Amino acid sequence: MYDWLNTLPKAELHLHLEGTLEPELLFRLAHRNGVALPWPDMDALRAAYNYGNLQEFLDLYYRGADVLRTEQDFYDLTWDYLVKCHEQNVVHTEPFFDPQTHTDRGVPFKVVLDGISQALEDGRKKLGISSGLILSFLRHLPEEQAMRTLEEALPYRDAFIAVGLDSSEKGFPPRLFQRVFDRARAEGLPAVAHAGEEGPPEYIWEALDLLKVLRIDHGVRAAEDPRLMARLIDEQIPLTVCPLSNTRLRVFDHMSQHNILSLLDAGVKVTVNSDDPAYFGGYVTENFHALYEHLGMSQAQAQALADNSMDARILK
Ligand code: ES4
Ligand code: ZN
Repeated sequence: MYDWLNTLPKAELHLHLEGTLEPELLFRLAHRNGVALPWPDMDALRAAYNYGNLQEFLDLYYRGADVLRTEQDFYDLTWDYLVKCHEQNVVHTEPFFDPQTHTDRGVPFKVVLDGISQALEDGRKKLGISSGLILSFLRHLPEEQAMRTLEEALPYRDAFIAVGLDSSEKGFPPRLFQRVFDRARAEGLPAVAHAGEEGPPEYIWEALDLLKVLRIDHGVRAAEDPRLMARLIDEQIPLTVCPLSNTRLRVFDHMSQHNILSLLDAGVKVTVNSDDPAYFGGYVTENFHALYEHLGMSQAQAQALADNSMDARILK
């Protein structure tokens, strides 16, 4: 089954480039850039991957991202991910990057963007992988800072296909970012947002009604609200679900309790994605395989999930 799932052509629609930073590359870049790390070796780093919720994970993820300094670093990070896509027959990807994670440390926006964009271009030419980059705002920081990031990005408008919203969810509802999403839409940029991962169904309603998103990232807590479920099914709004992320961050205690196949069978347009594969123990194929192992996913269900991922692309 692993090989069959691996061969299935698929798109990845929920992937943080900073979350593809494997321990090997993290240590190599720390050495290359002379960055001191709080972990003596890779085993110590892996031992720190014992988070019990989203915030504990994010603290480590932002710490890890500190080794990314130069255009070459961002190129290497993105290229390694694209090679993985190639190995797993991910033929299209719409990755996120978080500019504020880097500009707040003094790394210029253009350094980040140029490294990523060059790797995506090489991925198209050398690996045949189509892609479109999503600029994601950090919701734990004030809206004015998101707005400043958007202004900084607009000279490179054509480098993006959409804007997104991520980081700590609870206490940071989508309504706080309505003005920056209005501005992005006025510039012709569509939107997606993380909602209903740890946060309540109300955050999914706000993302749809106030931020006008085309897709919901995660969204698994929609199952708690029957009216919302009816809307997602009626309007065929895609959810970009990340099974290994959800179990590692305790959104579900065990994969056997994950609701993705119930959502699929109810008629919701769900897709399978890896979120932060270097931190959550697997890329897209491993996420599909976990559904086979623990939920008895059939080949027909896997095909439907892969077909949904191709349908739910922003870049067609
Ligand atoms: C994230 Cl799993 C998750 N949730 C919210 N924001 C994120 N950024 C990177 N991974
Ligand atoms: Zn995510």
